Amino acid sequence: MSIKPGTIPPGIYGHNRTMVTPHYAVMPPEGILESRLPGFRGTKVHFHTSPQMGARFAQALLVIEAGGGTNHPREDGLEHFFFVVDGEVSISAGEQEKLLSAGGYAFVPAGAPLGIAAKDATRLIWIKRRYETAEGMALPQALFGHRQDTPRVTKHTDGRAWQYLLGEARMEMDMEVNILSFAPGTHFPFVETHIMEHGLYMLEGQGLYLLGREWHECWTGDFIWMGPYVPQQFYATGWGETAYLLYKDVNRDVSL
Ligand code: UGY
Ligand code: MN
Repeated sequence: MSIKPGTIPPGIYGHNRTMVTPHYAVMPPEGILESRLPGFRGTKVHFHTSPQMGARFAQALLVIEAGGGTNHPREDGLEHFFFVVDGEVSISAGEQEKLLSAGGYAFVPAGAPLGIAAKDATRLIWIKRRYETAEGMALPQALFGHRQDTPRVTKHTDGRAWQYLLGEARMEMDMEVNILSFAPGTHFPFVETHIMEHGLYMLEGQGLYLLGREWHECWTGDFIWMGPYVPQQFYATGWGETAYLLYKDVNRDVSL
């Protein structure tokens, strides 16, 4: 059978790896439609999670053309984290501005005017949430860094490393963003079940993710939302190191 150029050949259209449940979601990139937002130039926003899904934060992949971006003099109480997947972009937090390339990241605290200016076609992970103040705690400051310059800490078992991009147990912060890396065949020492929620972006490699009672195959470019108390385990497969970027809400009491 010859297929006319421009037409879609026969095949399976009704199946993919997407899974959205009230407690977690697996979101492969294919099929996530783009949003356009007021105030953003030349930017497609692929929302991965949001309160509409059940999350208490939002995460998206921004696909920005060279020359695109935004400027927000913000008073909205939201804090932002950006991680450069590829490209080159300048990010500003108030008076501070940094040019970032792949692996670079920026934290823009609540109240600081935010600027994004892509120098080249850029893909950025964007995490935002409402900052939760803590009594007696100074507001967090803007922070810029690069994956390569962040120390790798090995914990619990060989073959797994943590990089704390915003630091660990810093009480002025209400979130952590970490890179977790796994040698092939490694996994957590136990199934985790915790109050914190996660937004996970697979940076490289592949593996099997246990979410609740189900195993899900995932690889580079996938997003996973894990709501509070979702039992979770990761088993790295493939031949090289697997790494993911992981948002986690931390350092705050429950509200009753
Ligand atoms: O720190 C964490 O909660 C991490 N180990 N969880 C995860 O990777 N799913
Ligand atoms: Mn976890």
